[in-house]
Amino acid sequence: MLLSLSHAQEFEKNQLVIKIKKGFFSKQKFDAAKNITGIQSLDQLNQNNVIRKMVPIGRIEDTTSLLLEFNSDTDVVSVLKIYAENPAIDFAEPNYIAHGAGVKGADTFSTFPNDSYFLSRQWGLYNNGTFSASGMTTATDADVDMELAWDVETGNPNMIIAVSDSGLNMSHEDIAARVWTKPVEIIDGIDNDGNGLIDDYRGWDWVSNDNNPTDDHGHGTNCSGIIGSIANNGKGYAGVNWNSKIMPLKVLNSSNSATYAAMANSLYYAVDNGAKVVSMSIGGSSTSSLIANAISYMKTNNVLLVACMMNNNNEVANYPAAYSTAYDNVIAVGSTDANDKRTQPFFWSSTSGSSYGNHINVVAPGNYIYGLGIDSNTSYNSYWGGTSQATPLVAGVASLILSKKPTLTPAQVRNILQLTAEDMKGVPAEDTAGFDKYHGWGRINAYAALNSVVLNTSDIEKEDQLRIINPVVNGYLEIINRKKLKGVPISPYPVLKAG
Ligand SMILES: [Ca+2]
Ligand SMILES: [Ca+2]
Ligand SMILES: [Ca+2]
Ligand SMILES: [Ca+2]
Repeated sequence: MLLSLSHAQEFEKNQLVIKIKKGFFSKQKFDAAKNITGIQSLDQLNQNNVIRKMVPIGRIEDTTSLLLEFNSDTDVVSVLKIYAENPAIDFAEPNYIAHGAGVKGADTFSTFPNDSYFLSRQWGLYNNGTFSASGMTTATDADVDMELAWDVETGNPNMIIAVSDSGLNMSHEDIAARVWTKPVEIIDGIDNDGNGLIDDYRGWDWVSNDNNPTDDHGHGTNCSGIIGSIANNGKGYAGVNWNSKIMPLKVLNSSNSATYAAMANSLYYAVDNGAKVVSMSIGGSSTSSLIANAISYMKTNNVLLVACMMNNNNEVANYPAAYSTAYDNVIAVGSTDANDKRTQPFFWSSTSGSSYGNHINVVAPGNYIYGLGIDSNTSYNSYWGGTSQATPLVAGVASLILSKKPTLTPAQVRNILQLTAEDMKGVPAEDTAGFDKYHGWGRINAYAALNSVVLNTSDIEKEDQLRIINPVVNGYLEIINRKKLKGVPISPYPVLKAG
């Protein structure tokens, strides 16, 4: 199907993304190095339009998808039409451009102490009411109850969480030991695992097309650190997940833009290399068969995609987040402030705000989010704001849920996060009872989510954290968790059956 292109849509001017129909594709005849697809009519088209190169997206035999690059003076809009009409083509679309959804604030050196960062700065995880930032009020307990969640689960060391972003400062002292590596891929100039990428032993960079996904922007390092900063090392920050590996995938360039081809490639790579969760704090306004196909591939392989709503303070849908309505392995995430209200605005622009719409699933803390920086390997004084920051927090909690119960499907994880989210915390006009388009099902609560996994799996080793209130009222069991008993000694309570 031919897409109509509006001027508002950004795309690479000399590139096209195509998918060859499965029946037309032959691995034997295909040769990317020689720009040969093995399909006569298509090769003729490529020749006529002078393609410079042809790059597979994902494993070509699975995806039959290709990025075509033409000479710079090609009119992609008219070329697109010709390709779309070729009988061997499933779809053709521009290589759209998306943007990271977080903005960095000025580094702070004096407003906050340089120690005890967890208590003083990580309000989204544990909010003791003392966090102070210009334009944002703070309320005790406007957080995800992370300190309680860690009593239940801190993460499976064998799990991989991919962060598709601007890369990662892989040498930073507070995350270096957490970076995923692929033992089979030796650094020898040879593609040892035959995935088409040479020496991709620690992820990939689709901006420069090399094996070094080092962050040159900062967005990806902040997002990765939210999930995987080394906890309990007396330095910097505590990541949501203390043990799992972080797979850095670079798709955003130093100016915060990513092509859809790079994004799709990173999704296929994450699946093919064993990631269970992908955090993608990037969004673009164009729909895309390429991205939808990659999400479908993730679903088939039980991989969860957590994506951001974007920061436009309006109802315009952004992708991949908006694919949450079509695919239940996608969680679309909005942002809240330290007072539990929907972020409006973020600190960096008075007209910004957490975008909304009926495709939103949950919200999470996302404004003034301190984390790891790229200035040095001991850089701690940067903070960012955006649905970009809320997204890895949700991805991190999802990874803990999957660590606790690996057999859960992405759809079940999404459901747990939705059912245990805290509702009616925002502005009453927006945060109506149950689902609303501004907050989805509410602000996630990591502790409630993990507890629900524990309860549903009859794992009662954490029973002492729960108190079942007697009598049963109106047929409902009321469970008070340790959260509500803060400061109150926990004594044994009988576990009651529903009445
Ligand atoms: Ca390889
Ligand atoms: Ca190698
Ligand atoms: Ca740390
Ligand atoms: Ca609500």
